[in-house]
Amino acid sequence: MLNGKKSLFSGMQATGTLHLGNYLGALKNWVELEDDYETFYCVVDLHSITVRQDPAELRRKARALLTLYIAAGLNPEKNCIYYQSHVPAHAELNWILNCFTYMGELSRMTQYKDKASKNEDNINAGLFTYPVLMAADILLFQSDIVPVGDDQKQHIEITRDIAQRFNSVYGEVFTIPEPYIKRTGARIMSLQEPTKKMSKSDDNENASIFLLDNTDTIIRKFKRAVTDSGSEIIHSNDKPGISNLIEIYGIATGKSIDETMKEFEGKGYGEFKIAVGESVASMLKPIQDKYEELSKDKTYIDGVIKSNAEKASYFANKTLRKVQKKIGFPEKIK
Ligand code: AQP
Repeated sequence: MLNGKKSLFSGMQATGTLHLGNYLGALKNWVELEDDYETFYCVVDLHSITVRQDPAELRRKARALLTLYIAAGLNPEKNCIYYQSHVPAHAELNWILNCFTYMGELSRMTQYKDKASKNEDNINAGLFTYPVLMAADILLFQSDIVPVGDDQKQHIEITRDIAQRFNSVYGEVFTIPEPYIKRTGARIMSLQEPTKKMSKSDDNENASIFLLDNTDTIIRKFKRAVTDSGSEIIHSNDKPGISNLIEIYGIATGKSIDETMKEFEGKGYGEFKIAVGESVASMLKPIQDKYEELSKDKTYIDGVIKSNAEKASYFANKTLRKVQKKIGFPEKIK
């Protein structure tokens, strides 16, 4: 809770172009929450450097991501949209929470194991303590909920554990957050290996639909999507490829799984894949148009960056000061 209103934090890394999984699992759901929560949506550039980044590219991707948040429907008057690196309280609380987190629990994080195996030449301490920084992000804003995709569930669990551990020593300092994960879209799978989640760091371009892909590219990627044996459009556990497409089509058109299966009864994979591609392309078109328009308006985006960082700092510093006081750090002399 912040200011008597429920609050939430979520963010994305500026490590690549957003894909359909990032949109359907997280960003699309964020837009529905602005009236009921005090919301903080961050471009988590501190998290991004756990994997080596080119400086100019990181700056470009961070701005593109922030612009995409707005293009996807987040109104910056109602939602606080900012860069993590502009609010030093994230890094300060991160250090404090490091001292309340155990090596053993961090070593059990599946994202760490996965990313460490993909970056064997750079298994840095930041990659290992990534969930502590994420806990700091969430707890700074006294978040009641954290809207994320299914892959982040374990990180919310550890955030809760850290917060409860801290509260048990110092009293009710942090709100204990709940994950907010929608049933549909929570785990969009790769189009090339449908048992793996769609991922920014996938080397195969055809595995992901990127939010700024044009219509032809989107349809081509869906046409090439790996599907299962058989030819029926059926949603089931032993048909991960076609089930993934059915779910995507359902979200893009607002149709249920049953309605989709009925609509494509007796029709083949080829026809269905084109329909999925067309529905996704028309869902993304307004976002792409808005993104084009916003990208040209430097003054507007700069204004959002400045004013929202100030708002985020104000609330983050409030929590940080409370934590510092509880811990016993000396007060500043004014
Ligand atoms: N495939 C997915 N389906 C549903 N939701 C997903 N998310 C990520 N992949 C899927 C959600 O998107 C948000 C942003 O995540 P992030 O920027 O922290 O990236 P990530 O979780 O590390 O996943 P990516 O985008 O695939 O990047 P890489 O390849 O670097 O791991 C989160 O809410 C996440 O749950």
